[in-house]
This record gives sequence, C-alpha cells and structure tokens, in this order.
Amino acid sequence: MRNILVLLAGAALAGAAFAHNCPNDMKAIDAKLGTRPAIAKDVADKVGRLRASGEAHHKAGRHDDSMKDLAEAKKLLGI
Ligand SMILES: [Cu+2]
Repeated sequence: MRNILVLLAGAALAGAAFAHNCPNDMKAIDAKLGTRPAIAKDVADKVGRLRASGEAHHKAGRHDDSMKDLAEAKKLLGI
C-alpha cells in the first residue's frame, strides 16, 4: 500500500515538472526570436500563432496542448 502511494506521489511530481516546461519553452522561443532569426515571414507568423496559443493553453491548464504548440514553434525555429 505504501509503495503504491509513493508511486502515485512520484507520478504527480513528474507531471508537475513536465507542466513547468511550458514557460521554459516560451522563454527559449522568445530568446530565439530576440536574435531576429532569418526565417520567412509566413514561418514567423506561424511561430507567433503557436507561441500565443501555447501560452493560452498553459494559462488554461492544458499543458499537454501547450507543449505540443510550443514544440512545433521550436521546431520551426530550429531549436
Ligand atoms: Cu504549462
């Protein structure tokens, strides 16, 4: 019984740590955008949309959706 509780607590902590990655991804995207990367306008627009929806998802507690959008934005930026 005790082992199951420890396992559950570990899973909850892992979930929280994963959720905390959204702000880091947003920071990485902002830092990269701050260097004025040489990307096409349509790509930059798409990155901007993904960055915004990622933040909206994060604020709404939908961290999985947030991470997905932010990961796509990072991929477009080559990070
Ligand atoms: Cu989040």
